Amino acid sequence: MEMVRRKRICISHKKDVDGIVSAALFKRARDTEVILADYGDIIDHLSQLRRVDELYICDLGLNKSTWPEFYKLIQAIAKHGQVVYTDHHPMENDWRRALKKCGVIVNHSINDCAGVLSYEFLKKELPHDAHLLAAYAAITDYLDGGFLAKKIIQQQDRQFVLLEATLLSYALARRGGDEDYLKKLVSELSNMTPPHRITDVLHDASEQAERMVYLMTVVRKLGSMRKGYASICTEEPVSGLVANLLLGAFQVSAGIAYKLSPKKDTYDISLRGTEDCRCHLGEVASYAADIAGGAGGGHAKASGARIPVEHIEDFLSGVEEKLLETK
Ligand SMILES: [Mn+2]
Repeated sequence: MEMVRRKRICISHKKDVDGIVSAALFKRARDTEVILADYGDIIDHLSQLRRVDELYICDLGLNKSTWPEFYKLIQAIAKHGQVVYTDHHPMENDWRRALKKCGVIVNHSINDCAGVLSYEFLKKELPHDAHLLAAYAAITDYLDGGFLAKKIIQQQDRQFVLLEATLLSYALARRGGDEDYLKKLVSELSNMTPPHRITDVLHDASEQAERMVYLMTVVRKLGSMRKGYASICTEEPVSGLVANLLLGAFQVSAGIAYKLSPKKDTYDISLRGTEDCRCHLGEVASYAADIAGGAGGGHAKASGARIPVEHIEDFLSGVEEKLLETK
């Protein structure tokens, strides 16, 4: 009898090291095809899938607006194939239960990043060096203090993992919009190539470092102070970086950077906070996005939203209201 190759697909988040690392780990361990997706196109990608034997979804959090469609599609896929959902964004219990009920393996925790959860899930099938990849994901996702991540990172040379993780995230910040580049990163990482050896990574990261120096001065000039936080309108591809720079530039505990989308009909917004920020910025983003007719959510110290252009001021006032509430 002829053996038919099983169709194995990994859909992972394209925006950051965590997603790229998760994809690399599943590619390596399960020999998957890789699809890199974002919140805006995850449903499109899922609906285009024809009969899959194994589907691995990584680092793509669910929200109220995507859930119904997501569930419908996953339910159909899970009838014929095995689905594993690996994620660390907040998740409603009902959703977890519903997924499990249709046979999905839910590999979820909010204490560790998707890269670390993927690594733990696949550990026995991965080469020894794969724990380094998990460390890069944890560091760049601010979860190096995570339950599993902490253990992994303590057993490395700290400077080495910090260097490699930063090279990756800076190279991504520089070239993250380039789909071929992302695919190359995934495949090099799945071969356990150290980031500094991947073609162009050193160069792109160094250009990004130069860009950061420039942005630090720009952010001070163009940012503005609001009640309880600082904000800026930016054209940088990675608005999260700019939001981080606001924190230092204005000595505040929360910063918001917003960027016009390519279609110019929405703002893509990043919120970042320091330890001193007492609000859960994921909840702040979700609350303010509701008021402003958009969608938002995320983690306590890092979140995001997408808001119709004409409602940006409503969003910012919503944020202000929430931040002041808990001052
Ligand atoms: Mn992540």
